Amino acid sequence: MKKIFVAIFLGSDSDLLVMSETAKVLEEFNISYKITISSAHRSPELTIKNIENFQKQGVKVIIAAAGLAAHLAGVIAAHFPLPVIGVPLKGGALNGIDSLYSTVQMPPGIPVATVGIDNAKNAGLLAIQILATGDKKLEKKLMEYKKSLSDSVKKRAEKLEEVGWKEYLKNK
Ligand code: RP5
Repeated sequence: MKKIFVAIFLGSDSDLLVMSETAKVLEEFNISYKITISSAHRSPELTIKNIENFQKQGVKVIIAAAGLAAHLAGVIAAHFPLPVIGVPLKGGALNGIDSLYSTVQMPPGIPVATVGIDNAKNAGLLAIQILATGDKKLEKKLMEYKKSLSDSVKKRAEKLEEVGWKEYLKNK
């Protein structure tokens, strides 16, 4: 059986589009993952069952995304001994401030590593960085990734210098 390193929990299928950015970055780095829908409020028993199953399967990091009163990551962190990354989502009248506070304001003893509102990509990258603490090859890939970010900033700065801001904006 193929080992799964990361599990992604969505509070609802309405979270899937935003969270596809997590899946994309995990695939870019060749990390095996599973994605499931399980709500802390609507299906609490299923959530606990999923956590137990994923732990048995050797999952090392769980990423949990939810909007509104987003307790999913916190509930998972209460049951899972390894790192949990929370992604607060934007939907709803408070534009994600509700889910940000619900996810990040954990009581001492039960941390949730919370990324920015809707920042699904960073959740994936943080999971990869956690896995890379014990994997030199993955660490090297992350260094290459960071270099590609820096190269792209350099390229844009050179282009801005070359064409000037007015021309630069025309092609934006
Ligand atoms: C949260 O409520 C989910 O994570 C989702 O972001 C939000 C709305 O869910 P749906 O009503 O679209 O299923 O629990």
